[in-house]
Amino acid sequence: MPDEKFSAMRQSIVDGAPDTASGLAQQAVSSGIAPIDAINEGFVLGMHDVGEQFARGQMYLPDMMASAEAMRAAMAVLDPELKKLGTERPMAGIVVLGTTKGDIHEIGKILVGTLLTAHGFRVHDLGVDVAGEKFAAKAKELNADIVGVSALLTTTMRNQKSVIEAMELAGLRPQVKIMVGGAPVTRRWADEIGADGYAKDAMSAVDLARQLMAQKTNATVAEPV
Ligand code: HCB
Repeated sequence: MPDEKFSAMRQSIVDGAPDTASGLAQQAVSSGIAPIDAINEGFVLGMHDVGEQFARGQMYLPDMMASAEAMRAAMAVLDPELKKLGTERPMAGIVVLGTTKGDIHEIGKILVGTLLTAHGFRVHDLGVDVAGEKFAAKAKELNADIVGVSALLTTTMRNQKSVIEAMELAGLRPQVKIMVGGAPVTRRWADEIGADGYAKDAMSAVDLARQLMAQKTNATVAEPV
């Protein structure tokens, strides 16, 4: 029963059990459950439970770390399966991804990178705790189309604005689109800081990246010769 499997996946994250999570991910792959369904309907829901329990004081930092470990174990199995899909598609665009300075949350960003890769984007992940200048330097080096900036803390959200400022300072803003995301981030915040778009989850990030690529193409076509 997939429903029971999804509940077990969710619970393995709440329990902070990497071996169980990895085993369930492997079972999902071998039994034909789509990796993206295993993530969205199983494992990610566990991460949300963990966040809620932590906020209510029913879970502590070490528990949250164990849950993150379990999520990474599941992703280690599902990531390659999802990324395989991308090799069969034409190159959709170049994306530089990272989590803002002061912030070490990476699971959501990794998921965004995986789904973008699965949909044909070439993704360079700068990791966590990344300063604006580093985003700008990598975007310039790779001639990136899009920069994706993740922030999970209300205190590090403002560093998304610093990334935009660094891109402006490097003269890259006209040609590089910027999308932002992360649990506390909203569309309103994205508008306020001058980002080109906001995505609430990894699949929306793929849709947004496609829209941003279309905007770039239209702008190039419309430019006078
Ligand atoms: Co962390 N943490 N944490 N944490 N953490 C949160 C984020 C809280 C909301 C928990 C809570 O209080 N309810 C909270 C933040 C409160 C706030 O500021 N509003 C919090 C806190 C307080 C902290 C510490 C300060 C705790 C402490 O030390 N006292 C500390 C901060 C460390 C730091 O960064 N400097 C901390 C540490 C940790 C870890 C290390 C234990 C661990 C991270 C491990 C890791 O990533 N390797 C952790 C975790 C796991 C969480 C929760 C439980 C889950 C985050 C997660 O992975 N979610 C989180 C609770 C929550 O978010 N509800 C909690 C699952 C992913 C799939 O969702 O939102 O990250 P996502 O990403 C989505 C979406 O946002 C979008 O697509 C993704 C995929 O669908 N998206 C983008 C994300 N980035 C995008 C970029 C784009 O361009 C486009 C879309």
